[in-house]
Amino acid sequence: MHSGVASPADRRLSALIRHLEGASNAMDSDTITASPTSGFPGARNSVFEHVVRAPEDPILGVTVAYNKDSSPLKLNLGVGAYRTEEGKPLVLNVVRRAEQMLLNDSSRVKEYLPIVGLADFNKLSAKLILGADSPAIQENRVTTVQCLSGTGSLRVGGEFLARHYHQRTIYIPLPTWGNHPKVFTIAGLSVKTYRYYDPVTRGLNFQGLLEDLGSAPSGAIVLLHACAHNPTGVDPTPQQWEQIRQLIRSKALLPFFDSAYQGFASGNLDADAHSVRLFVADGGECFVAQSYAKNMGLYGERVGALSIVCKSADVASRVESQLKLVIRPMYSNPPIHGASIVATILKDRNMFQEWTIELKAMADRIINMRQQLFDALRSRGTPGDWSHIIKQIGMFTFTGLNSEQVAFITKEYHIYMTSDGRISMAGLSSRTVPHLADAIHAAVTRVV
Ligand code: PLA
Repeated sequence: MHSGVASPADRRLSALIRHLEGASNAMDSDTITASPTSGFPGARNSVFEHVVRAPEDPILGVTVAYNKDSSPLKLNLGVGAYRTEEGKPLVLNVVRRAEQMLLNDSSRVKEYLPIVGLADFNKLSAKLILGADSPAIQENRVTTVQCLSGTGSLRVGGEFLARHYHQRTIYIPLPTWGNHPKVFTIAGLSVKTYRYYDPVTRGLNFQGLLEDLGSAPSGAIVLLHACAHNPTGVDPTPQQWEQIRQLIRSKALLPFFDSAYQGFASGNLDADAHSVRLFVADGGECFVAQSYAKNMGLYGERVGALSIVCKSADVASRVESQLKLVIRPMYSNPPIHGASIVATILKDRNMFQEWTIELKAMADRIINMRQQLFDALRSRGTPGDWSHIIKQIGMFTFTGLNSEQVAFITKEYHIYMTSDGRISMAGLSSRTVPHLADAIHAAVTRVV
């Protein structure tokens, strides 16, 4: 922790941990004290009478509120889900083509996959993130298991670490994706934060990051966003990544990459894997959680992979044997459809090529939305420096709007976003930019 005084975010984190622990204690004590008649049919009260209503999820709850709004002007910039210029969800052509091929192949059956998932998918996923020529892959030092998208990969990796690693503390950036602390706490790890974002410069707090990781206990796990940091859109430069690598290796910290946006930040799959490959190139160990939700548009198919890069092939194969013991009682084995789509595309040169073109088009549209929003605010003379909109990268802009301004925008303009002021640029279109710019202009001039 970077200071003796707990920050509001650290306090929130402690509250979450207490909440999670409290929930399981409450369950235990109720099991003991429930009245013997309370479960009988016809008993007056439900055996769940004590259950308190939980709040909506801070990100997915935005969609719940959006769905209830009947205004024709409504716009959902909450969850990070790609939309076309027409505001519609997109299924990539190459994905449709792969699905048609799978459908036409009558030899395909619906048998269970192995616990670790589809073998082709796992091999190709490791190659995609680590690079086709990665020595770690050639030396068989990487174990890859198919998981339920990025979230499931983080969860399985977290639980493996809680069971088999000597350090239970994971450092996550401040701020980070809201689900990170919950996933890792439930997996059995203890969550701490390291400074990442500087609200004054709206850039990286590099000094703070180095200090906090520098004072982390040796061996601690460090969660890093591979690219397109969520929610800030702020990434370290290649030089800063190299300094982070040196610090992490010199202190024997264990890097755990969350790669949810490969190809979405720059439009280039290799460029967006730079940070991960830098760490693998030094021969050290690391974890990588991959998601195909955004870059292949497979959100609801829940396709992802966890790769663990080990020192030797022997360690990797023992690690894999233990990953199976984590997965089997959790969900037994992963679903077959989405992973088959990914494998079909990744193993065919033409389809792969087609995918990269469609991916680049999505990334370019997002970059274009940044420019349009920036120009629209400038032309309205909206007070403030909005250059961070074009400097930040990936799916989100961290606008700097406060929670009152966000509430105002939602109430008056029917535009939905998370209360931290994050907007999904992928949800915007040329048609809706002026409406958002009007809303932001009104918020910053009328709500302080
Ligand atoms: N890691 C990061 C950094 C993410 O932003 C997300 C998704 C995930 C992992 C998990 O994605 P997956 O399980 O669907 O592969 N974040 C979204 C959606 C896009 C969400 O919150 O679930 C977001 O709006 O932040």
